[in-house]
Amino acid sequence: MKSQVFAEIADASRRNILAELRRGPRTVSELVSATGLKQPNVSNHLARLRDCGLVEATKRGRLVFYALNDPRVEAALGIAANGLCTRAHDPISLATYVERYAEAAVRGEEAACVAVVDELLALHVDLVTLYSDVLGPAMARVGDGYVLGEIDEGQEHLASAITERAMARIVHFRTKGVMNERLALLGCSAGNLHTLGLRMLSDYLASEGWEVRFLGANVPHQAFLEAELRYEPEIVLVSCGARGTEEACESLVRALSDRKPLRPDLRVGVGGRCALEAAPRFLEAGADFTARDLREFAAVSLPSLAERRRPPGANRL
Ligand code: B12
Repeated sequence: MKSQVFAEIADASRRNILAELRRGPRTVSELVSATGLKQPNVSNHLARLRDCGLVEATKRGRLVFYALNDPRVEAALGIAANGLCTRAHDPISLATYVERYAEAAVRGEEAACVAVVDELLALHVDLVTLYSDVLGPAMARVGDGYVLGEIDEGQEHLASAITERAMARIVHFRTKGVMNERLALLGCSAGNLHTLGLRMLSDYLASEGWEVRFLGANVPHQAFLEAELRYEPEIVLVSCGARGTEEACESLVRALSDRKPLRPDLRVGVGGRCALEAAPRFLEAGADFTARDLREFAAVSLPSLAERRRPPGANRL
């Protein structure tokens, strides 16, 4: 798969098409105007990219939209973009953005944080990179500052609130227009206030066309279960991010898993700071998977769910 991906993106025209598709689904005529290529050329390149599974086509009314087919393609393109096209988001320059963002966030300067985000959006940095390599590390710095006594709890809250807003901006610009008719329910189990990480997964799913229902922080057990009944999601993602709340999370996972005889397609995933240490416990309670972070979720957990659920060729031309 990897060598095929790199063979395809070795061609500059196809790379331009793929770069445009990283911004969201496009019709042939949109690709023609974005790349400056002739329409038959665009169609030929698209046929080739579809043949090797990099791109998929979806018909919406009378229009056909082309989109990147798989999070692994997105990841491979990110690697290629770092290596081949631009040094804009190599680890060294991203570190500068992390620093600028974290400093602005602890000062409580939302506009400065948004300016950092906007620069990265303008450089076509993808959502997974923005979250995993910029906002996540910046929040970890905020945490370090708190532990070292350099900032107080109010500043930690302020930085978190700003980051929620910055993420809303990112997801707005990184969401593909096409819905895939799949629904996910997400929430933090009782006692857990750490919403940002789970929100990153929620935004990633939204950017991939999922409908999401995000319940937020500290969701009471019964309320979570009722939401599951109401929405009948395909996946439920539970975040366990605070020590001492593992038991509440485990009992939620057990209660959700008990529904599988009636809802055989339901999949339950658990993550968050405490989920890795307590992973065997959650898996024993019926969780289908745990994942360390957004990258693992996007590259491993979600594609494996997609393989299980989506009938081959469904929703494709
Ligand atoms: C911001 C923050 C807060 C904010 C949260 C605001 C919000 N809206 O989220 C506030 C101020 C409320 C807060 C409160 C507390 N916090 Co706090 N907080 C942090 C901080 C600084 C950043 C967390 C963060 O957003 N990280 C960025 C995200 C991207 O990372 P993440 O949460 O780990 O999420 C990733 C993965 O875990 C995973 N993931 C998460 N959920 C899920 C779910 C699924 C299904 C999957 C597959 C994956 C997944 O994917 C995410 C993306 O990659 C960390 C420090 C740090 N180094 O992380 C401390 C930290 C998490 N907090 C900590 C603590 C102790 C607390 C408090 C008890 C005391 C305090 N004030 O610090 C309270 C109460 C916590 C509670 N009851 O939940 C500890 C946790 C230790 C532990 N293991 O329990 C940390 C590590 C700080 C520390 N070094 O001591 N906190």
